[in-house]
Amino acid sequence: MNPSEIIQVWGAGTTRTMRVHWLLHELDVPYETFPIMPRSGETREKSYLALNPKGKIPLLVHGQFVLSESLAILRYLRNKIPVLPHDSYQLSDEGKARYDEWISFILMELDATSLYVIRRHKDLHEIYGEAPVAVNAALEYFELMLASIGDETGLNNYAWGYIFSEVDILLTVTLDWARFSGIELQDKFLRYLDRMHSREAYRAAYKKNYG
Ligand SMILES: N[C@@H](CCC(=O)N[C@@H](CS)C(=O)NCC(=O)O)C(=O)O
Repeated sequence: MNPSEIIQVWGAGTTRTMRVHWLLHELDVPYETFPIMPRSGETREKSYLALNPKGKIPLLVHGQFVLSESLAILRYLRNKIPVLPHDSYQLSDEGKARYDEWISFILMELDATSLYVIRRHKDLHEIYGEAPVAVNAALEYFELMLASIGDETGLNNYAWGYIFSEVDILLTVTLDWARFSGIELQDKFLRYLDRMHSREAYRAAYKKNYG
């Protein structure tokens, strides 16, 4: 990689920013961090909005290339710095379809429809409005969705295929978020989390992201 194109990551302190810091530690590349925080005013500053009109974190800057959305950032980095291998299942048509299924499920059903609704209408109710009925429904829905993850999904090992991938990053930080929200998880998820938390890259990224 061209050294003049040092990777810059904007954002810290949330599970969404953790996704990017963790992958960069797994890839073992140096990068620069601008640890701006949500709702601190920093994401609404003119200079930041010029980079990311959404006013959201995380954001990646790589040379002239600017990219928002944590999943897009993970995929870009993984392709650009191809040091994490794929196994043969992950490369198969079925494996690729399973990847899409996992990603849609984690980001739509677990994150956007459930945990983010709880976060917005409970913890951040002063901004987004109090909505206890929606919060309870989101909680129930999260538990229903989590119960649909069967034992055959590979949680005894890695979520997708036989080796570590960004699906593990997304699933782990989402389950971490559920625990921060006070949701009790079944033992199989706790065991999976223990294994993921013991990764050196997770620990280093955690320090960087949460301080
Ligand atoms: N879908 C986006 C969500 C990003 C997002 O909502 N980030 C929140 C923090 S977790 C944020 O930037 N909030 C900015 C603010 O409220 O100031 C992603 O995955 O990157």
